[in-house]
Amino acid sequence: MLQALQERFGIEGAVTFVAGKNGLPTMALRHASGAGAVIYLHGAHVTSWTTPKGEELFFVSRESRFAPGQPIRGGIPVIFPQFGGGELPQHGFARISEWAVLRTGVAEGGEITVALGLHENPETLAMWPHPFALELEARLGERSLHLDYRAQNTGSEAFAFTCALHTYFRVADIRRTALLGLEGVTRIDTLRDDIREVETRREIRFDQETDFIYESAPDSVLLVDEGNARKLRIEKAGMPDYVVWNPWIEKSRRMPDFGDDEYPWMLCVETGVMARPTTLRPGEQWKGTTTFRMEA
Ligand code: TA6
Repeated sequence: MLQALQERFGIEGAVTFVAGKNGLPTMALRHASGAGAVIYLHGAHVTSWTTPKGEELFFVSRESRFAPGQPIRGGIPVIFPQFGGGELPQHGFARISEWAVLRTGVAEGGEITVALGLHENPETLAMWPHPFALELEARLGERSLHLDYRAQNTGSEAFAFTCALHTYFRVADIRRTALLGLEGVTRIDTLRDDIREVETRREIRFDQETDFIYESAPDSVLLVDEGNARKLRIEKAGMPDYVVWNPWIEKSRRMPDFGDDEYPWMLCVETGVMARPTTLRPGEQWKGTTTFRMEA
């Protein structure tokens, strides 16, 4: 399979198909600057984004599973058609499905671009009776990773969905990490019966389990990783909400695919349609974009 993918979609020095954990097929992206990314076809899951110097910017748990039907704990889980719990498996089926490679290329500016697709199959139809087409396109630059996320209703009936790019950032120490740009935004506290409050902090810092949905939020926030002297700009479009999550001590212990000691080294800043569903009529397409950019 890897050889066939390499022959059809491989690009010398830019896109290489290699076996990942447990032999799952992955694409290794390499930018001319030395920046890199790794994407599993399983869940169209970006598990690594590295700087030109090879520093890893994403968190993946050492306990993560890499197995059919199981989500990968870290990187960018692709969430569709349900964010969180509900009638479908937690966070929906897109992140545990096998996606297909649609195209690869090198853009004029040298960005490495790859696109993966997923559409309905007997398993998804058994859970959720709607034909759909998902596409995730990743563009790797010297200091940025850009994601275009599209969902189309290819059926004959309208459907409602929620979705997210559930990104796990690696940080040196959560206690020396801040998130800026959400002051004045309404936040839903999923740990306290979904009460709504206005965020009053200019700098959000972390000293306990945190699980907030920031609804209809500005399209740009800044993640400050003081321990690594690093700043990451997170920009979005077409995606109204963020989720900010750290499991802290007790929840970490309850997650079998997450090390008890790992919470200090990660923060999820997720982008998507999470606070309330959006509806696609037959033939309609939704598009959201997220861009991560190294500022320092
Ligand atoms: O995005 C926050 C959240 O919904 C948390 O409540 C927590 O459940 C996290 O996602 C991880 O969910 P998962 O199904 O990947 O364990």
